[in-house]
Amino acid sequence: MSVDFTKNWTTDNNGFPLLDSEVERYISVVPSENQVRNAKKPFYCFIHFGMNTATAREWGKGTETVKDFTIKTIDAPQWVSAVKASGATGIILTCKHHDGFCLWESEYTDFCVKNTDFQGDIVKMVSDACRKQGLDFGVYLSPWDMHDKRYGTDAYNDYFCNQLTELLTNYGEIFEVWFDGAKGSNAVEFEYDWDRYYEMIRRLQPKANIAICGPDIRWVGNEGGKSRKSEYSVVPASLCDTEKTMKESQQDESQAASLQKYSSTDEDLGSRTILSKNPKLCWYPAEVDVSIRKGWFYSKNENITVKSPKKLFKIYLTSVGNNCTLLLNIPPTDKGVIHNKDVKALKKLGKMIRSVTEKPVAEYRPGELTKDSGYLEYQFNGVKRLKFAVIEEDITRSQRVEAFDLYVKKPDGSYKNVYSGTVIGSKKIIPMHVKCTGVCLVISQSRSNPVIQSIGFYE
Ligand code: FUL
Repeated sequence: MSVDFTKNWTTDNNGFPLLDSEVERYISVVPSENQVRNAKKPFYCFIHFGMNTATAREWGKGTETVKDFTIKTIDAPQWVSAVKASGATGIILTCKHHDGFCLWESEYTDFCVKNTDFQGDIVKMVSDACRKQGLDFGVYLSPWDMHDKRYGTDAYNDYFCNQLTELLTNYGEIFEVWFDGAKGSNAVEFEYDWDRYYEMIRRLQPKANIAICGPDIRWVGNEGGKSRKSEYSVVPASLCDTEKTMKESQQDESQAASLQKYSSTDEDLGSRTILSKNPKLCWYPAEVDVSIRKGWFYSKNENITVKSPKKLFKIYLTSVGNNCTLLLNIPPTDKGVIHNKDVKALKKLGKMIRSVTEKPVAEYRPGELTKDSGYLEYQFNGVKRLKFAVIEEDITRSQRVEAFDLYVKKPDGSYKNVYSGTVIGSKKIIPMHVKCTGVCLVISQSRSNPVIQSIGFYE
């Protein structure tokens, strides 16, 4: 196939303006330092553990007592090493789920681990184990609390802030605070004091990103490990609205299965058509949260549902490799360990992730492209069997690429299109299986000059 590469962003830009005041408005939206840090460490794990682990449920009933928490020990270092083997760089622990039971020795409630037979503070054990093995530590604190009598009154906002203060001051640096939008449909009407929570987090943990019901990280919109074809990070500021997130979140214990399916509502969040209609924009990248098993909490009936390493790797490619971060849930058992099946899957996943960049053929750092470089062509030293291409935009200069094609040059000298894409963003991983002597990246549409931080090809 002979290909004419002259049709690219420097020539007609697919008919879109390359630079005007609108384009300048879009590319003026850039990530905060915290968001850049998050993009550089895009894979981390959730640990769902707590009252529901003891009672083998997904959601509590609100009537549990401390006696129901019958778990006596945990092996936090084992949790951390299992997670670490997958290549994940952090853990977010469900310090309090909707049932209201706190995994730390809180001064502000009796419904916590200090009044059980468990010896110790679980948040401390897990955060210490993370520090020891070099993982980041983050907290999930459910705003909806079906146990606490103060819920529904102003006193609950004070209670919630006291809980946050404990979590944000006693356990070292926190990399992410995860606020769930889920709330039972029968819960009393109640307005959370989000601004007060956010102010407190910014003050006590300035390096933490606030996710989901928060301004820094967007929920991808399902719990099945799927992302959109074009996962934009520059989106209308209205998407940070917590009410909207809560409406789309789980409202019933049995609703989890439907959230695992992909819903295409709001498929387009950030094309020019959408942005042009929205005067206020923000940098709000997507996080894919998904469980390694059917449920979020451990249940021995679900040992057979542990996802295969192949399936997990596919999720990795369509999240981390598609301008999202990945939050993979690993639920420890009621014996306080991560089950061997999950441990094995995580280890294999780690191997597969390492295989992406293990054997580089060539790696380049093109930087800002100019009008002279309408496309990027690279010749290899002989015939190579490519398995992956990894492309990264410099997101500190916003998100610019809107359409691109990747061609390989076959040993007979002809070109073959191996991928046509839209968004690149912080990372695009393109799997392939092809013998070639070179590659050509043609960016056909961009918001001003593309800024390509790196492009690498791997065998
Ligand atoms: C949902 C919750 O209701 C689930 O139990 C789980 O914690 C998941 C991550 O978020 O909204």
